[in-house]
Amino acid sequence: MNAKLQRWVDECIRLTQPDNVHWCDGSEEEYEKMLPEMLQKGILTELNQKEYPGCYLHRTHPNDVARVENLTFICTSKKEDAGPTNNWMSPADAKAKVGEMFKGSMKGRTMYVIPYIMGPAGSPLSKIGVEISDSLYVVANMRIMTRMGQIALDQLGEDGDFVPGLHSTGELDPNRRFILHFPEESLIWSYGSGYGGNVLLGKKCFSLRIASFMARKEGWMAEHMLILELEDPSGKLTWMAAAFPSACGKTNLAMLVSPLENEGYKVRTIGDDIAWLRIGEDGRLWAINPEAGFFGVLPGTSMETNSSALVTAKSNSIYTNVAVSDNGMPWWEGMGVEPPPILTDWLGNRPWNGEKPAAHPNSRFTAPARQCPCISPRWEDPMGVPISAIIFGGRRAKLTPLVYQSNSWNHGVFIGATMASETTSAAMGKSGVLRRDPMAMLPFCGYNMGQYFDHWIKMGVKASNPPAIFHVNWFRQDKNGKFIWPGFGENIRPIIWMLDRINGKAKGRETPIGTVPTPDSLHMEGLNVSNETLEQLLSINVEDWKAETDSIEKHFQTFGDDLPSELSEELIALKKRLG
Ligand code: GTP
Ligand code: SPV
Ligand code: MN
Repeated sequence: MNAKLQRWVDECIRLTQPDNVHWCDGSEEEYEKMLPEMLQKGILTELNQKEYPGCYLHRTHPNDVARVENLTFICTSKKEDAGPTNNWMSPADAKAKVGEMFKGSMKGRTMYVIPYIMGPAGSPLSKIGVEISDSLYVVANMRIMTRMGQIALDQLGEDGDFVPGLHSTGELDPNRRFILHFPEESLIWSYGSGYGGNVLLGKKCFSLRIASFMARKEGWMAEHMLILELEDPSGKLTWMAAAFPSACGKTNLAMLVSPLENEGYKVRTIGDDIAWLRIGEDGRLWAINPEAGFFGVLPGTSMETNSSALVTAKSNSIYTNVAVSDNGMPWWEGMGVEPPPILTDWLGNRPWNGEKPAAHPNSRFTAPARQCPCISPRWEDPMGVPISAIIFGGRRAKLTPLVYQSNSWNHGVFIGATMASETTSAAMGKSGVLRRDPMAMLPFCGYNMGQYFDHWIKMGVKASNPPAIFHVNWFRQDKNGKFIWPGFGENIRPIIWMLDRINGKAKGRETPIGTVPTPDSLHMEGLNVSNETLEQLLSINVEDWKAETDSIEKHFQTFGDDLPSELSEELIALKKRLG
């Protein structure tokens, strides 16, 4: 028995006073026993078992449907260490305030001790976490999202270390809801929510917020990135990682079904949300996907847009906050099929009256990665895969072109540090508001973001063979608010351009913001996009970019002295190029 683990579990028992304590072993038998209890308590309801074997529906509390950025805190001893972009509380204040809430919070409930591994079992790059929760929904999801149970205890051993995370569902009162991180002691506390990103503590809390803090100290990176594997006609494999903000297309790009497969271009998935990157002996960045499952957005997901996601989630999956037909078929907006005549919406209203979306815009599936039809055979490689390109991107109706390449690593870091995107329903608050979301890490960086930029700069110096850096935008709109780029599978075309750039084969036009494809350098055969639209997709409006630099300047000012000089120099150089 691991002494630290025993001590911490005892401490949590004293604090929360559960009626029972269950140590999860992650076995099939354990799950078989938990299922009837979850069904009986209404935590899960059965979906149509013929069409969706092993699949269940879960409805969260209507006030608890997304991450809560305003209730998420980085609790470092010094406020400066959390930086200007994070909410901060002192560790003492946080523990006093929320410790009061945890006191006796598991009375009448069972405490589940959930050991888990982030990263392939046995990999020197993987890390162990233990979540304590009073939610069976958490147990069921952690079982899909991580390598959970005895396998983690075995890897932990008697004196291994782990990241503890305490979660209690509490009263689901938004005024008593807190997601707290204590990076200095690698500890997570989550109270008062039952929603994925707030309570599956291995995901954003550990693998990004706590891990990014560790990574800076130890010289690696924890990023909000998908990892994809691209096979070219010669059979050569290239791996790329992409950071897009929440609900901006990572799962979709990672599972892209290539319309050019007959020409030999094929995409496989390594990961869809999180990448841990280290410098290999060859001076390249090597990435692992710490997760074992996908917690993916459903609205907009159809056989047309992302068949791989739907196939992955066809069995052994949990559907959260979708609508359901009387015969147990899940339904959501953008599923690509007509809704059945009678539908129960995500709130449980039957029949759905069609006034509001039937599925919550942030409804999601939790599905095992190994079920993905395009999962790469290398997705659990203990050393990961070498990354040749890093891609930044976001939702921007205007300004940023379909794809462009940075001039250098530092220029690429500048592009990441200044990227902006329209907000989505993945977090509580207004959707569609343009905001800076550096490296798609605004909600997930566990320390001062100015110092995070500096860490990026330094990684480029330490890595003798760093990846090329690109920026993409699938979300450019016309005057009527229609997307002008077809997106989804067709995103293979800018991906091929990036591959060719890495290999020194594709032409580009040098512009003030970086290198943009020449229209003839993009593989556009078989695609119904007019020359005029393509021109618009690749255009750079100098006046608009000048206004953008003013806005970037204000953005940079928020970081004060923590902004690396390399980035202020990049801004000066960009202004100069814009004239
Ligand atoms: P998180 O899991 O929140 O981190 O999100 P994600 O980045 O994995 O986003 P995801 O791939 O789930 O996409 C979110 C939404 O964007 C879905 O509704 C998709 O259908 C839509 N989407 C993804 N790719 C494209 C694209 O190329 N074009 C358009 N128009 N929409 C897209
Ligand atoms: C995101 O919001 O970026 C997600 C979903 O991937 S959650 O796990 O809720 O954070
Ligand atoms: Mn995400």
